[in-house]
Amino acid sequence: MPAPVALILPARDEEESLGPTLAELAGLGLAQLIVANNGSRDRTGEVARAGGAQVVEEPAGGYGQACLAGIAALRPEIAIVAFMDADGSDDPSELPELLAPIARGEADLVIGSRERGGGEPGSLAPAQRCGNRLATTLLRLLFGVRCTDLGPFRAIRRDALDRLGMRDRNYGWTVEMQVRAHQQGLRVFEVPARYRRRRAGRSKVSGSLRGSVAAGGKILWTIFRYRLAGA
Ligand SMILES: Nc1nc2c(ncn2[C@@H]2O[C@H](COP(=O)(O)OP(=O)(O)OP(=O)(O)O)[C@@H](O)[C@H]2O)c(=O)[nH]1
Ligand SMILES: [Mg+2]
Repeated sequence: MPAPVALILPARDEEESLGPTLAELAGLGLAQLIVANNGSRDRTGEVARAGGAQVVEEPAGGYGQACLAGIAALRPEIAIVAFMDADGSDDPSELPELLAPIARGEADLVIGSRERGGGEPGSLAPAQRCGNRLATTLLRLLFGVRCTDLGPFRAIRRDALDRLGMRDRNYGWTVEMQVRAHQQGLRVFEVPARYRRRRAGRSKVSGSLRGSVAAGGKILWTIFRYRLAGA
């Protein structure tokens, strides 16, 4: 593991999935393991602490909000920051492959592509797949960005992350990172990532119509907003 790496897991009501996910992460040599506990009403915080993670409490909801809270808690020596969902969908054993292009000095941002990796059946809902295709096509047509996914499993150099100035507080987080990375000329890589079904617990996004529409709408709005701003 290229040192020192921090991993941030945004988590909202993930008490069932988080323990096994943290157990899978043990032994990977992470310098800092942060669970951004996003207003959970279950035992997510206790499970995180028991699993050896540093818990950052963020009462305000929103995926991006949780990521920002995690970033604010990074120790100064951290050189690479990785993000992974807390529901067991991303495979921790793939973390070394995600980090490798950065460790080799070839990339600034690496995104685990669920399209390239193929996933467990049902791990990506049809609406999620269509939304992803639409969003990545728009990124290509409007910005010339070539990518196949907006997946949450990603790693970025700390200095690049600091310069990006991430602001989105919910579902626009991942696409904002990709657009800003393009604007700033970062070297962006994709690696295949196997995606799994969430281990347990309730889906907050893709499992419901409301969540899917909210996420899809915010992602598209973010793309158009950046385009209109003359990116
Ligand atoms: N939606 C949402 N997710 C959050 C929030 N804060 C943290 N998260 C975490 O972000 C990750 C993604 O949310 P999920 O509910 O898994 O969304 P999804 O992957 O589209 O849907 P699933 O099919 O359930 O896996 C999980 O680890 C959540 O616990 C929040 O405010 N809203
Ligand atoms: Mg999930």
